[in-house]
Amino acid sequence: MDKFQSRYTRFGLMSIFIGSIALVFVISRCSTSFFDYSLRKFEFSFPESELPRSVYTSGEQNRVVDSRDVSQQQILFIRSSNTSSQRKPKKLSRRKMVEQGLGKARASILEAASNRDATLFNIDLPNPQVYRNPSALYRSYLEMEKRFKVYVYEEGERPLAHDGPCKSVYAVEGRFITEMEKRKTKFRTYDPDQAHVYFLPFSVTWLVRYLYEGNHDAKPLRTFASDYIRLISINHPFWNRTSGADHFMLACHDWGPLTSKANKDLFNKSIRVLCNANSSEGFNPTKDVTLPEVSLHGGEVHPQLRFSKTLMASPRPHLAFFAGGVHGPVRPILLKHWKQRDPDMPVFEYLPKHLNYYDFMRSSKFCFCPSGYEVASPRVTEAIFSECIPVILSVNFVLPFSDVLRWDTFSVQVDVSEIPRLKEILMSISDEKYEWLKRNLRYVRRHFELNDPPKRFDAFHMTLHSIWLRRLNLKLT
Ligand SMILES: *[C@@H]1O[C@H](CO)[C@@H](O)[C@H](O)[C@H]1NC(C)=O
Ligand SMILES: *[C@@H]1O[C@H](CO)[C@@H](O)[C@H](O)[C@H]1NC(C)=O
Ligand SMILES: *[C@@H]1O[C@H](CO)[C@@H](O)[C@H](O)[C@H]1NC(C)=O
Ligand SMILES: CC(=O)N[C@H]1CO[C@H](CO)[C@@H](O)[C@@H]1O
Repeated sequence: MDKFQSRYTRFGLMSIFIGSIALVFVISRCSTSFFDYSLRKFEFSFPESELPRSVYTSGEQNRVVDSRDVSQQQILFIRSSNTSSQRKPKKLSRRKMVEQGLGKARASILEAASNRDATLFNIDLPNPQVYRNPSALYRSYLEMEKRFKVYVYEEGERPLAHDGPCKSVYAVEGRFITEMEKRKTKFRTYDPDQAHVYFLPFSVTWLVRYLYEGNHDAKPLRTFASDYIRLISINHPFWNRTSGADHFMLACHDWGPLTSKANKDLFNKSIRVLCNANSSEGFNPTKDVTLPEVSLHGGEVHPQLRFSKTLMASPRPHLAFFAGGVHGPVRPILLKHWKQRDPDMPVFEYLPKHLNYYDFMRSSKFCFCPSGYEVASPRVTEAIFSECIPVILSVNFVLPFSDVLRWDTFSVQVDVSEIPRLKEILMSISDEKYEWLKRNLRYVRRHFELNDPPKRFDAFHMTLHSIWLRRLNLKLT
């Protein structure tokens, strides 16, 4: 009976899935966007004529000269007097090749999205049901591995740029910068003409540490970001070419969004890769990317959250658990209704000292993840790592990798207005459904892990993939 049922469900899911592929395929014929967002067409296009053409190659190595030394007339002169020179067509064709490569990648992903056989046997993504469109994701990932190149600006002094925290709740910020800069990652290019995207490698966490004066004024951070963009837009032609649309910044610190307000194009055009992805504060999932907040105290995942047989077999006597400070719009409601109310659902304000936070996570079926001051919380990844189904209690939070993952296959989202009914809602989830969510949760874990060095499909690569998707949706010719 069970087998029949699960097969039946699988068949149902499969047909929905195939149906959606067909739909995506039909829609994608007239647009270039992918995955879920293809339904809300988002395509930035920059007709050649609108782009300020910048032609400041200085003779030698395709390096740009500092335009402070070059007046507008000189630029025009260089353009008109050197149209027949050998170097210029070479450079233009390199940019063209970048765009052509992206065109091929788009075509290949569209083809994969319409090919249902592609999902059947896939060693790399063995559990297709957790993805919105597994075959499109897989092809897109392979195309990314084959082509994607990031140029990292060299401007800026350490530690504010080229460095970041690797050992705190904001560790993902430092780890990403480190991967891009220190390791010989194949995704980095030193030739800006071969790049698909340009990275602004400053760390908002370090800006807060070194520039913030403790007076609730984020101005020094904004000044830094705005100066940084001025510097790179003067020194190089790339920012002005697209008003920053093929550039990205990355921040896990809560003040990432505030810092990005320094420059209106950074805020409204660039790809902002942020933990604090609050859609009512300008986070725009069609161009911005949510970064998972992964807490690495001491640089590692807490030993109790590492994958192990004991974790897998851990008994789960508690229905649901929460402990944490009461701040932000949601937690007071949760605490008001559930703080120490029900023995099945341990809900604390601060956990009493003699109790162990991770023991509770490992012994609960569900873990409440209410947003606090900010929408993001490291609890979400902690819950994933401890195999405790996250119960997302948040408004306007764009979940990490929701461009490719189906969060409803491994988490529960409850509307804040339903908080009084939480127990009822969780009790109504059948054992089969719970086991299914948990299997999926165990499976998606690898997408949220930060490895040193990174592994395929881990948090570093999934983040890079989300950036790659945003770039695919940007057509530059
Ligand atoms: C880009 O635009 C800014 C402001 O419009 C200007 O100051 C800067 O010189 C431009 N950069 C280049 C390389 O032309
Ligand atoms: C972004 O664009 C909106 C609408 O055009 C505008 O109101 C807002 O001020 C812009 N944001 C910034 C930070 O400039
Ligand atoms: C998200 O942004 C809105 C608008 O600024 C704000 O009212 C809300 O509190 C934010 N959510 C969180 C959890 O910070
Ligand atoms: C103004 C300018 O930069 N002119 C250059 C055009 O290209 C030739 C070589 O092809 C250079 O020698 C000129 O300096």
